[in-house]
Amino acid sequence: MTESAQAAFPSDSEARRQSRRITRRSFLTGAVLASAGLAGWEWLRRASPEDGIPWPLRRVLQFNERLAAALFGASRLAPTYTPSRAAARPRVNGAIGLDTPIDPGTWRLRVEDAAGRNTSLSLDSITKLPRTEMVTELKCIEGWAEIIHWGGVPLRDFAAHYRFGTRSGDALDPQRHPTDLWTHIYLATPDHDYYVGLDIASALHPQTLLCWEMNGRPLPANHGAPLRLVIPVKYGIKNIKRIGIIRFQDERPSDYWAERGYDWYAGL
Ligand SMILES: Nc1nc2c(c(=O)[nH]1)N[C@H]1C(S)=C(S)[C@@H](COP(=O)(O)O)O[C@H]1N2
Ligand SMILES: [Mo]
Repeated sequence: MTESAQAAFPSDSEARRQSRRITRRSFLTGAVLASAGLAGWEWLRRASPEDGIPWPLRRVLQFNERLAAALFGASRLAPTYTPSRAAARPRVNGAIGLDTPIDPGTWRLRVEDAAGRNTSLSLDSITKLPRTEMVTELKCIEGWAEIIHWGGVPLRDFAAHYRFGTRSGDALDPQRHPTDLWTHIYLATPDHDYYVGLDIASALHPQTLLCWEMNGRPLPANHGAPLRLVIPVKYGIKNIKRIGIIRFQDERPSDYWAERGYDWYAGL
């Protein structure tokens, strides 16, 4: 297993919990189909196929795939592009939590965990961390996508640097201590109007970035200045703009669009 693969390893208890959930789900699917009998089979057969597989089965497969990816470190990388492919004027979508003007000079990022550790960071201190560039596609659940050139710091490096992400307060080392990781993170705008929940494997994915640059310039306000999340393994809805708080916890966090009927994982 590669290092990044290991990083995606969930805690033992989380893995057990997930496999229990899957077993229960597969059982339920089977039971429902058995009792529905021929009518059920007909319904399943006619359900519009994605990739030639009826969608109810597709859902189950996708779920199993996700667990496999987390457990066996497939931790797949999203495709990357040359910077020349980046959209000249990237589209803006969604302004929840961006109502009031914000001063990047006085803005602070609050970072905390369920054990009560917390800190407050200025943009200056965050942008001093080793910078990464990445050219990836932002995919909106509404059906459009755009290639964008991002600059920022991987969330895993950020967490390691500030010693967040672990229960012990030790520097992040998922390879040696997977059970020391909190299982989820919650991110919200400063006014808490927009908020996103992520499983820790996705949060610590090598392509999950805290960004302050877009196409070689400071991030514009409507794209989430001073700091936004870019997570190309998830749909646009998880790419929260204008982060005010990041919280590490075990409880599955609430999520703005999940509360409105979208898949909580919103994975690609
Ligand atoms: N704070 C905040 N972040 C947000 C949204 C929002 O409404 N508010 N919309 C999301 C959605 S649905 C998408 S597709 C992307 C779009 O990012 P962009 O405006 O930089 O293209 O931002 C995401 N992040
Ligand atoms: Mo979106």
